[in-house]
Parts: sequence; C-alpha cells; structure tokens
Amino acid sequence: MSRRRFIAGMATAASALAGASGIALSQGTARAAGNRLPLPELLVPTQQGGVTVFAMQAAFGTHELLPGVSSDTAGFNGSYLGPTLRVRNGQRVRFEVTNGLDEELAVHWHGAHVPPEDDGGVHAAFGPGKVWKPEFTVKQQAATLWYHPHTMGITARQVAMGLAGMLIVEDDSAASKALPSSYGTDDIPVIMQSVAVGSDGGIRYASHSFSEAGMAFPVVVNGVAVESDPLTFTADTGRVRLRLLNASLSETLTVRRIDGTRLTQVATESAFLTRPVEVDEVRMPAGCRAEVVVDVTRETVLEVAVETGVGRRRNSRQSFLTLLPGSGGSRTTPLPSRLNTINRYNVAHLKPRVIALTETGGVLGINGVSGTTMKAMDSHEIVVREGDLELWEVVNRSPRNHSFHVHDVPFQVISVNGRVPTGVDLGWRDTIAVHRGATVRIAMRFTDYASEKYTYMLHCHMAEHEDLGMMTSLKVRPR
Ligand SMILES: [Cu+2]
Repeated sequence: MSRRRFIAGMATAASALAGASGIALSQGTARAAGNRLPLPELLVPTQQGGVTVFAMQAAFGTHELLPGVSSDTAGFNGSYLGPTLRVRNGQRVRFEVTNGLDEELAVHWHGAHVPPEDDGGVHAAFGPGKVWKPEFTVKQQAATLWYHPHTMGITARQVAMGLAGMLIVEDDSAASKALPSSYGTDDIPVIMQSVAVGSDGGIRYASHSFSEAGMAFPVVVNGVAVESDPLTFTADTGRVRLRLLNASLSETLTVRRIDGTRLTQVATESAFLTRPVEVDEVRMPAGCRAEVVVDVTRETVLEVAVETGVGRRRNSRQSFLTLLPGSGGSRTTPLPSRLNTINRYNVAHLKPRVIALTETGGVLGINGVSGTTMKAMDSHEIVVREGDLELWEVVNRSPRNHSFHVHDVPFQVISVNGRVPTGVDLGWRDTIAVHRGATVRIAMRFTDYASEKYTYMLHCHMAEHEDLGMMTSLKVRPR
C-alpha cells in the first residue's frame, strides 16, 4: 500500500481526475486559498479479479479545525474525514479498511443495501492493526450515502474526531445522465458538521462538556470551520449538484438560500425524488443527506441554521457557502421533469410494529432495553422475515428529540403524527427526525439479504444516544 494514497486531500491522481478546475485542494491549503470550499479526494480504486477495491486506513492525527489551533483528530487516509468513495449499481466492490487506531473500530456504510455481515454495525468491530474486508455487489439506486464508525460505546467520539466520509452510488438511470456528475466540478460533496471544540483545541463529543468555558461550536464544512466569510465555490459549468450531508453528532441542520428564493431538491437520502421539488429549505436531522441542484447565474449564498441537540441549547445560523458564477456558465438546460418512479407501499392491511424510543431514569433504550452491550441488543433483537413488508410505528417516549435510523433497506414515510407526507417527504429515506412526543410510521421491505447469524441494527442517530443504548439488533430471517 503506497503511503501516498493515505494522505487526505493531497493532489493525487484522483483529484487530478476530478476536473480541469483543479479545485480539489488539500484541507491545509484551503484557508490560504481564500476560503475556497475544500473537496475530499475521490479515492481511486484498484481492480482485483473483477472486484473494485477501495483501500482505507483509519488513523489518529492532528488538524486545524479552527485557524491556528491544532486539534487531535482522526481520519481515513488522512488526519480528518476521509476520501469520497464512488461506486456503481451492479458493481462488485470490496472495502479494505485498516484499523490504524489503538482501539476497536467498526465502520458502517450508512444507507447501503448490503448483506448483514458487510454492514459494519457494532458486531463488526475489528481491533488495532486488523484489516476488515467487506465485499458485496452494489444493489441500489443512485444516492448520496456516507460511512462512519459504529463502534460499541465510542461511536460519538470516533465520529467527532473526524472518522466520516461520503459514499456515492451512481447508476445508469436517465436522471443520473441528466444531472451534473463530474466530481469536484459540478457534483460537489458538502459534508457539514456542527462541531464542539474546547479552548485547548480538543474536540468534545459528550453533552456534559458542552457547557465548559471557552467552548467554540463552529460549523465545519468538508473539514474546515466556516469563519465570518462563507467558503466559496466557483460553478464553472453554471449548474451544480450539491450533495448535502449532516455528519453532526446530534444537531439538526437546515440549509436555505439567504435571498429567500427556493432550492431545487432532486434527491432524498436513498434515491432521486419522482421529480425536482422546489423547497424553501432542506432540513436534515443528524445522519441525513439530500441533493439539491443550483443554477448559478449569479452569486448565491447558502446559510445553515443549527438546532442544537443534547446539552447545548444554543441555536445559531450562518452563511456557509457562496456559489460564484463561472465564465460562460449561464447556459443551462431545464432539469428533467421526471427523475424517478416511486411506488407507494400499501400498508392498509398491516398491523404496525411498535418501536419505542424510551428513556427511564436517564437510561436510553429501544422498547425499554438499553443496547449498551451486544448481549442486551441481541437478546431483544427485532426479527423480520426476508421479503416482508413491514410497517413500523416509531414512538418517542423520551423527553428529547431523536433521529431514527434503520440499516439495510430504505423506508417510506407513511405518516408523521397521523399526517400523510407530501413533497420531499414522499422520497426514500433511511433516517428521520422523531421529535419529543411524536409518532412516525414508516414502511420498508427487507429484500435480498437474510441471515440466521448476522444482524443489522436500528438506532437513534444522535451519536451520544446510540452510545448510551438507544439501539438494538435487527435480524432479517431467511424465508
Ligand atoms: Cu436520540
């Protein structure tokens, strides 16, 4: 393994391929380059006997999240965040993940439809120096996914330190052909994090530490904190597709244009919408993604509103990205009027399975069981049958908001507090906000993969909550 591949954001062959604009900057140089939006490197895979292989190594390092302040961090193939992995529907892929940390690591492909043994939940942890090699055939529509640790009890710390990256699935659909897809030129990853940094530069991840004196809560985009001026990106081709990811531990992020005009959303987390939808804002609970397309005919400033979660009751908003028109970039063809076909599940005949998000005496759990050990999770696992359509009623019986995530297959939202969804809420997703006191009904079909031995998971995606036990195992039993 060449060391070069493990240096995040350096101008490798991958970033050279990313586009003629040469904007794939290292994170270190981004600041000096006038606060341009840095872009994660697109990882160049190797071919091994018909399998496309992506090599990654998790390691600790240091990184300047705040200007002039060195923070202890971690990253894949670099010191903070990780390269973008781009795969294709139908492709046989293998992720070779080396654990270069001095502790256990599990890496989950969030939103990926993969066999349970390749899913990377808490059961798949591997020790320091070990290499985990999940191999599977990509079997899903084009979507913006991501990868992050899922290590029992320490997910929040590992994610907060920077172990996260984007996973892009491409396909041959007409929508994919019509939308911008040149990575780094008009197809842009936007990894957003509300981060907590102590006065010593240390990243904080536990809510009890958020009230320390001298804490800073920067919005970090693709690895750099947004300062008073937003980051900039020049749209040389006029139209850009922004892949928004909320990789925060618990904060909800809402993105909008500061001029009050609407954004055009083309995809939810797991697939394209049926058609482009004009939205006032894109609201993303922790773990959520969305894709928007912007025709940059004039300077366009995006702002993000941060709603704080656990332990931090201070909401904020700030401009984070200025899209600048390029030279000759004002010619744009209309977006396709149809992007996808989504057949709504008929759940009228189904009795809902209740999944309660519980908190009793300060102990977080699912259905009253705190999943802080493998044994607790497995002995109270949710069991479904391969091929079955399931209707789940996710009930928040705790005094705080949560972000609910199911592994394996995407779901449709059936109702939120009894109300039928509209607009972008009709799209496929894998993560959804379940507010205090709320009842959210979702439906999904557990296709393709089943196992008596290996399990998936379901949990709150506020990382501190999952570490505290708001998670359990999900077994898809063979038919
Ligand atoms: Cu939660």
